[in-house]
Amino acid sequence: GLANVGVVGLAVMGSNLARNLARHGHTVAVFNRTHARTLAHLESYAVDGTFVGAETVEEFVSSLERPRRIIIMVQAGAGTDAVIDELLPHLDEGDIVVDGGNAQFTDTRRREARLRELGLHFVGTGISGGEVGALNGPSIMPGGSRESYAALGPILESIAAKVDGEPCCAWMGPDGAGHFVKMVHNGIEYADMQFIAEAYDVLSAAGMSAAEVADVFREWNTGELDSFLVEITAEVLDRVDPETGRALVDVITDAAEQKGTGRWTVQSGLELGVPVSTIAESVFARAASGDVAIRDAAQGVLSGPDRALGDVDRSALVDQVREALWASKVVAYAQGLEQIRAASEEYGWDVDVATVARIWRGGCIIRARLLSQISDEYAAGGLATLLVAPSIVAGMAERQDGWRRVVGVATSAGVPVPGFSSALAYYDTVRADRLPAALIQGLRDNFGAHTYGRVDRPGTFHTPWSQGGAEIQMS
Ligand code: NBP
Repeated sequence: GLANVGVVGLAVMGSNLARNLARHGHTVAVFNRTHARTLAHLESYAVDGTFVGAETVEEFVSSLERPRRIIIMVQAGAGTDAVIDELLPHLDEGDIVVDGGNAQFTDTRRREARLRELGLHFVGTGISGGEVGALNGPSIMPGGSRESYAALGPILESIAAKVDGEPCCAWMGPDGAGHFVKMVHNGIEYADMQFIAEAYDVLSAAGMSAAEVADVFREWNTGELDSFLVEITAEVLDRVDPETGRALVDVITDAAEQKGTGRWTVQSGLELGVPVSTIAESVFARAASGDVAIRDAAQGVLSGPDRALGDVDRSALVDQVREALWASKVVAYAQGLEQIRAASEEYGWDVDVATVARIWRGGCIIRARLLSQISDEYAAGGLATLLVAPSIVAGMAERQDGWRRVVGVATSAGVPVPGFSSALAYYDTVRADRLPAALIQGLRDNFGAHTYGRVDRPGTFHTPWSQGGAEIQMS
């Protein structure tokens, strides 16, 4: 019989997604540019269900029932365009082409517009959870025509992670909305990991071994910080290098790499004018860690404290670091979700932020207990920022002393905490009665006659600073 869904690209993600589909009773057409990969898939995974292998694109397309539902899982960028070009001549009106790769949302907008003109649906979907998620239930963030979701949604929902029986998959909005949400997911992931790394660094500076910090993370994972990343942090910190007998983390090169989704998030934040400062700090912290030339030049040359936290009460510090981690994480979510809201307005997507938080509760890399609370708060409606949600206000009030102490103690000891301190600076910025931005406006008016507003009456004003003249009302 005909397949009801197809997968193009059978590297680790595509192959696992195809297996997940087959395990859920779908008949899955599979195709890969290099046929050997298709054969290897068919040979290894017949146990998972029914696959229909194809050697050519024509064969693949004709093995699918209509409207065809084709999920592309190839290298993002040129690979995706190449596959689309090959598929197009063989498709019929109403067919649905899904890109499950990590595409730039701007590329998705371009591809969606192109396929829409041809009477086809193009769905750019974020898929998070890595290879394990693809196989056992990822979080899925599809964007595209609402109409196409009726034909595609049930299939995606069947293979998505489930939390409280609800699938971690929902229609995000038109054209690039799904890939935008996935991009911000990854940006928040950068921030989450940076905070975790800083927590580990501060506890290390207090004299704790990697194994001791692993115990702390394991304990944290049973409470308010319960999350996938905290769970695997314990796993990574616990691992001993068989060669040297040292903690593996102590022999791993301390230069963090990146593939680009964090950078995209920050670029988009700059364009939208949304301060995603915690995400930016995290991207920059990775770049700084990898700048060998500058680090080599500065080590042993720049003076400062030696990172020793001295005589601290360890159990109190552990609690404070937990508070710093929770509070900073909330700020990163607030910033990322605000970016999604702003993009939704800019591009006319009408994304429901509560739904975004809901489908991030399971399957994805940033899944965390905290997301249920965040989703509930957005669902209640009317939030200018997550930070003013009632339960968050209370949570921040409780934890900020510990958060401030961690930033203070770390800074005094010369332990860099760009994530924690950037999050705290944002928190203090938005809650301030008055900001020194007034001085910036004064300076701008002084050197560039850029004008300023006044707190006591409406209008635009300029002071002729160098001429010593009186203030002029410009409008
Ligand atoms: P890769 O990103 O490593 O891509 C390999 C696949 O792309 C192979 O099937 C390869 O075919 C195919 N391909 C390439 Br490369 N160029 C092609 C072209 N011009 N025409 C047709 N096929 C082409 O695979 P992956 O790691 O499985 O990731 C797939 C997608 O999922 C990516 O967009 C990735 O960003 C995204 N993603 C990955 C993860 C993860 O954890 N790895 C998580 C979430 C999303 P070949 O066999 O003939 O070379």
